[in-house]
Amino acid sequence: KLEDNLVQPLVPAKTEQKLLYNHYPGHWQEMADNVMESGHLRKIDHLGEAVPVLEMFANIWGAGAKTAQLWYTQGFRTLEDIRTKANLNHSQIIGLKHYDDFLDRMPREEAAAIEETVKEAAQFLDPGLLAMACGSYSRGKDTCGDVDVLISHPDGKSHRGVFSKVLQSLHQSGFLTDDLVSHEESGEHKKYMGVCRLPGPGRLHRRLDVIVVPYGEFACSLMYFTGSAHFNRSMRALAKAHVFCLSEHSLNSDMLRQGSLKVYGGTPRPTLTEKDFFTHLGISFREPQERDW
Ligand code: DCP
Ligand code: MG
Ligand code: MN
Repeated sequence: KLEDNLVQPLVPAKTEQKLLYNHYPGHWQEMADNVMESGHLRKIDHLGEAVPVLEMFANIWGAGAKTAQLWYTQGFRTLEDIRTKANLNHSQIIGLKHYDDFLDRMPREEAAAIEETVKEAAQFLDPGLLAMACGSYSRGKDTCGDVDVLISHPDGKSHRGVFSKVLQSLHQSGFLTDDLVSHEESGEHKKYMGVCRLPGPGRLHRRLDVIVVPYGEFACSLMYFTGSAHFNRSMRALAKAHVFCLSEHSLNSDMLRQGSLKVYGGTPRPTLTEKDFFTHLGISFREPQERDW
């Protein structure tokens, strides 16, 4: 049954697959199955002494499995090795600087305060702007790895120009302390990935993502950023099985494939609310709290 796809983990993330493939070319598939069952690489730690080191390296923000692997083969075994000898790009330098802070998941109350700070900055610019924390926060988790704030404007046009102004104001107030990726663009989507810190003593540096989207793509973006990533993979697989194509922009029908090649991207289906996606895909609606898988 198709809905079973939503319950069963489908595939481990790409980075996990690569890490497995690089380390165990002979039987990576078998290990991928193991990851699918356990949901995490940690379950295979005993199979290689490199894995804890690789995990430690890959926990540096901006370093994926491939980089971790490269550093390992260069003979690095500790974070001190990385700090003093490795060739680091900008985001990895920031990632290493806040290594411990980034591994600490914040209580949801702190995520709420961060959401509020971004919302205030946005609504100071334009009171009509929507700004809401998605991700693990909107899924009701007790702790959040970062805060994912989605911004849009119901009039369909006033989201333009907001991205840089909001970030500028958050930089000026000292709330944003570092940029990881200051501007990633996809169509009319703009995404920022950086670091913030609430005022007051004893505050840690926290990861913040800010995404500005046109209102026509709001429902789709909301669903994408609500996640979880795993749930999104399952939903995309389900969409594909229905000859739909689901992205963070839209849900398209009548997509045409030749083998794995997308020949025609399809027609965008009107999706005004999250509920429309579930309807189009023929499954019952799930509240954000029920979207961990
Ligand atoms: N997302 C996705 N695929 C990815 C990364 C992200 O579909 N590879 C989507 C789903 C996520 C959302 O973006 O829920 C936000 O990404 P995060 O990495 O911030 O993940 P979460 O907010 O779910 O968890 P965390 O508490 O670790 O931040
Ligand atoms: Mg998040
Ligand atoms: Mn995020």
